[in-house]
Amino acid sequence: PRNTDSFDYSKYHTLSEIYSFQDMLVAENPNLVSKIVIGQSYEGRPLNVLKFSTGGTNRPAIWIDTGIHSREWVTQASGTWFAKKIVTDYGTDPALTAILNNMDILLEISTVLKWKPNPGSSCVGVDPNRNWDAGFGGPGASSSPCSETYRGPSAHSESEVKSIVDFVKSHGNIKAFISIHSYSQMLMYPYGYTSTPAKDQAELHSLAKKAITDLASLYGTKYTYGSIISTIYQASGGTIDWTYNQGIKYSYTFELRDTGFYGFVLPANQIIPTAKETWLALMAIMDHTYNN
Ligand code: ING
Ligand code: ZN
Repeated sequence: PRNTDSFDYSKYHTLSEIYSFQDMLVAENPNLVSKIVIGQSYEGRPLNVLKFSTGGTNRPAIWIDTGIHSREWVTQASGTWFAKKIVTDYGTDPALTAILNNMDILLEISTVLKWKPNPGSSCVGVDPNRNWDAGFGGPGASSSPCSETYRGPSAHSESEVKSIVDFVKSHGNIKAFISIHSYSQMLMYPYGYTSTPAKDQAELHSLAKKAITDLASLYGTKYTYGSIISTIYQASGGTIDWTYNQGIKYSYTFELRDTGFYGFVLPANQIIPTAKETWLALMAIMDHTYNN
């Protein structure tokens, strides 16, 4: 594709196609979108964040990431669709326009693969959703490099994680942090490493209910919701437990479609419906964040 209008959002794309999508979107919308390189992957590829901003300096921001787990294909594809949706709706959708007139949106469509060798093991890679400094090393993560939930040698040992940690800390004004996975159709809030309720649990729970109700209004897709530990399983070292403990109240994580029939390899004809319904839930969270 030569521009983001002719980009086929209904197909899965290669990493380099997503990189070029990001550059086209910035070139087409120089007053709204910029690209921040927050670090480099283990392989030396840039870690790009699209910043949607109508001005100001260091405005309160909403972070959204997709594709932290590379095999969760529908998440990167949805992230790409969200990016186009934001530039299309700004100036026409009153709710998004109000949000962007006061806040920035930061979108990391992760496009990197993580095959870092593990010293002393023939297995490669670390689970980036077990590597954060929140209950790191506790139950719900593995110390074995051959496990799919290997936590890594130490908290924030992975450059993909450390780059976000450094960015979040130096930004200092992120109000919502939404980390998108697949699959299971769930919307969750902290904690995953402990069953101690988050201090904002009541508010997070009622906002999650509103968000999944909005999501279901489009195609009837049913989500469950609650804390990570009570909804999916105990997991330590997870992304949003760390962001919540950093003071980012609206820390949420999604598990998009489906519930296991296709699992990680969701047919491409479900990309746009998945992205569209998820957008309604994201708007509910972003709107609440803006109004609170
Ligand atoms: N599921 C997540 C995982 O990393 C999760 C569930 C989300 C755990 C947030 C902890 C925190 O196990 C997938 N599909 O990756
Ligand atoms: Zn995942």
